[in-house]
Amino acid sequence: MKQRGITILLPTLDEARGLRNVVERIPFKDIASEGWDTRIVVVDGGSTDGTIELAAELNCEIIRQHSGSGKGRGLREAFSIFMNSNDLALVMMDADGTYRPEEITTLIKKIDEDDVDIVIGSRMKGWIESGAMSRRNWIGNHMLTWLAVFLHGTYVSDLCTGFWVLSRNAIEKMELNSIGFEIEAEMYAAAAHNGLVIREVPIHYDRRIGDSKLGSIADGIRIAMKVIRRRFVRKPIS
Ligand SMILES: Nc1nc2c(ncn2[C@@H]2O[C@H](COP(=O)(O)OP(=O)(O)O)[C@@H](O)[C@H]2O)c(=O)[nH]1
Ligand SMILES: [Mg+2]
Repeated sequence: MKQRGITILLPTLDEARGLRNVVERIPFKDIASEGWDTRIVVVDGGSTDGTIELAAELNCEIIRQHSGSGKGRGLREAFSIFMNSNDLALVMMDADGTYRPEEITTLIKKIDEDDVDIVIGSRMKGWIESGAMSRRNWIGNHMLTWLAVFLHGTYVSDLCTGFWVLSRNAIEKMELNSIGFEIEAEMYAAAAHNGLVIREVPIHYDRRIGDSKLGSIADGIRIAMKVIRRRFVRKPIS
């Protein structure tokens, strides 16, 4: 039987310490048994620590973002390149060892269920390793998730998770303009607006390898503003 194409998208900014660990743990065989042919795409925001060279060594396709740095910009560039491919689904996860590549299989089983457009890995319903998420981020994520569900009406338990599986249909429908870490919140809002069906799977969240780039208070405010703005302005203007 002909396998369907799936892209595993890893956003990176100086992730040389985490990337090898993540790529080497991807369960290619299990993903293939689910009927998918995998390719790995790294979208890089301007690493200077050897991430790009390592990505090439690990046989990843590399997108160097050209619109400036920021996870949001990177994912948007990668999504538009994905739409030019024939792949039918996309997995995205951080390249820092916080999400478990072994759990990709659990998520992609769900995307194959009828009418499911998006599967997100929920850390809040799953297992957070001690020290993996600060108390401030835990509380902030709960508050932002509550705000998002209150305003947009579609239930999720973990707004800021970085572990998603998206159908081609979902990526095609989402109109986005985020620059940085507010991208997941915008993806949620766009999904809710388009009536896309989101399912959640409990996942593990481990301590990251290397240094975090998220500065929690300023990013938290940006995420809240994005969730509020997208309630009233349904499509991005710029
Ligand atoms: N493409 C791209 N990826 C980025 C950029 N900034 C951060 N990332 C990646 O986005 C993911 C999440 O960032 P991280 O620092 O782990 O944030 P945290 O998990 O919220 O603490 C990681 O894989 C980063 O390497 C960027 O400007 N461009
Ligand atoms: Mg991370």
